[in-house]
Amino acid sequence: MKRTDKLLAMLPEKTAALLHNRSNIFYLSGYTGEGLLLVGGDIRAVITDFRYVEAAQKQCPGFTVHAIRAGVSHVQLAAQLLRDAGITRVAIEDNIVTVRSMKAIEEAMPGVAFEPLDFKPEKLREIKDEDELSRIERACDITCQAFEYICGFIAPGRTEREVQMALDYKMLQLGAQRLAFSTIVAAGPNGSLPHAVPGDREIETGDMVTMDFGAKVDGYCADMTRTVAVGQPSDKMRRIYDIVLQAQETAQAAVAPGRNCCDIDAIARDIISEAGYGECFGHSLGHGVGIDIHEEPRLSTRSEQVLTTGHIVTVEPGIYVPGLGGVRIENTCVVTETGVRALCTASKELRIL
Ligand SMILES: [Mn+2]
Repeated sequence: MKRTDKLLAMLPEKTAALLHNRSNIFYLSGYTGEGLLLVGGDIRAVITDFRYVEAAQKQCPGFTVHAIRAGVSHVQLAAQLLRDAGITRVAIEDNIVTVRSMKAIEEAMPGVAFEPLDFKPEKLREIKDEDELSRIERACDITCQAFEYICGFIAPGRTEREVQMALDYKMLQLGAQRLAFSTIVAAGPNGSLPHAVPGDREIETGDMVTMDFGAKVDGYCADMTRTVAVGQPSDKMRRIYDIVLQAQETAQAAVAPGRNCCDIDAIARDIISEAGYGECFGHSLGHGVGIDIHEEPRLSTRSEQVLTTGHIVTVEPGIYVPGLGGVRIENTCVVTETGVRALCTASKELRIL
């Protein structure tokens, strides 16, 4: 079943969906430009402007492409298509359409009843098909290759930003379409910041360096974190590394269809707490990955969602100690029929560079 048909099957009869979110639009149609997507009845329409008409026609066979013109806005074009098709119910992405946009939609579509789309496209996006899995696998492969490269680049005297730039350049050189998100490189005490912004700090002998990065390939993201040591780390940091590694490996091994997200989170959290660092692991264990870097399901204390074959999630415990540093180890993993397979294949054993 086509993705648009699946979405429409989740809506009441004779209801169209008007999509603004670019990730949802890409998922449903393959279109990557700006504009709106309207689906419902026999309507499969990309509503865009002159800049994207040719690209939309190439990317979206099976869709008609409509360009705005002077005096006719995107939503007025959508309204016309709905009128022609006799559709009077429209679902809207209630999580992202602004009050201002909604007012314009209501003005353009008198007599239309609106309802919240309520994350239905995002729900479909949770379970990845073979094609999506292969894109994420390629993104993870590039990410892992870039990691191998950067291990030979990191040295005392290099700055965090130099490492970031070298990683980013390598991922692009290896075929990444772009980066999945802004690369994090945190050396020494900066490692206590889970989302550190790479700066001009020079790496010193004895530092641990945490790198969180990922390639994007054919619209799909990879997400990986590795922490390496430059020279021999302190006993304390070495112990922290071993705790995080144990938490990562134990939690990852527990990922399987039928497991509750919060239970997987608890496995890692208990190991870190029992080692005395419970207060130093303040974020969730992981998240879904796909077109967006953060998707459902969440491996968090609050999520009782059940994992299913085709979910792709990260497993990324960390310990962050202000003034000392931090360690995070993260794999992107796919939930298989029987268990789990890590898509990030780079070794997690501590590398001492
Ligand atoms: Mn992540």
